[in-house]
Amino acid sequence: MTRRLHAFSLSPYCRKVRLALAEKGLGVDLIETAPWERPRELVKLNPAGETPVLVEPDGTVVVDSMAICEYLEEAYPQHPLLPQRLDARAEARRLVAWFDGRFRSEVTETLLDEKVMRRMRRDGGPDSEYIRIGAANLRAHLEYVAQLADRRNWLAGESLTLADFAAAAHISCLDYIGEVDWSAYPGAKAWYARIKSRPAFRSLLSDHVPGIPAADHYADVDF
Ligand SMILES: N[C@@H](CCC(=O)N[C@@H](CS)C(=O)NCC(=O)O)C(=O)O
Repeated sequence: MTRRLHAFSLSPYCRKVRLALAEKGLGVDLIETAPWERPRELVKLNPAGETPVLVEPDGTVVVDSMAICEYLEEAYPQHPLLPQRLDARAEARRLVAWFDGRFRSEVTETLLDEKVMRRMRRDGGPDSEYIRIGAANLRAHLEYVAQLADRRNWLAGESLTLADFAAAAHISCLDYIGEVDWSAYPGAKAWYARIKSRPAFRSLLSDHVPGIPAADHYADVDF
């Protein structure tokens, strides 16, 4: 059996796992899944009905993006995505929680959900007030990314970590729909350009979500 990932293309959680798998050189078959349609196969694997779900070649099922990333880190220590030092590991985990928690509720859930996901879920039209708030929050978060990238080699410190993948996973979804004004954040842009040009990012750049065309510059590494 091959490794499988039940994933939705525009899900930042699934994207973070895809980046971790690719960086570690682990092949995977992506099973494109719309979790809101509650497909029976997904619910059988994850009673929460959420993507991502990883199914290993030996049948091991791992649920929840951070549980999957930590599992991959322990099972496949090559190309580590958490640093050696304990304080640096804690900083990487803090930033993953920042993007998966704060960025999600302040930006992804307002901008991406309102602009795209509601339409995909046939859940009514977008609320312009949420979109305005989400766009303002995105600007504040890009400032923060720029500050981190200015002080450090990668977001959490010297080495590339899951923190970079969590941030890039969320931001790439917004970039797909053309919501990121890169010209206003040269520091954040320089960091994103580095991560975007890694081979691990290639599969994300070739994503095409039916009915939602990618922004013109989305797949361009010289954006
Ligand atoms: N804590 C979970 C969150 C996963 C999550 O929220 N996934 C979304 C896709 S982005 C989902 O499956 N939502 C269920 C739905 O849309 O019904 C993780 O990190 O994996």
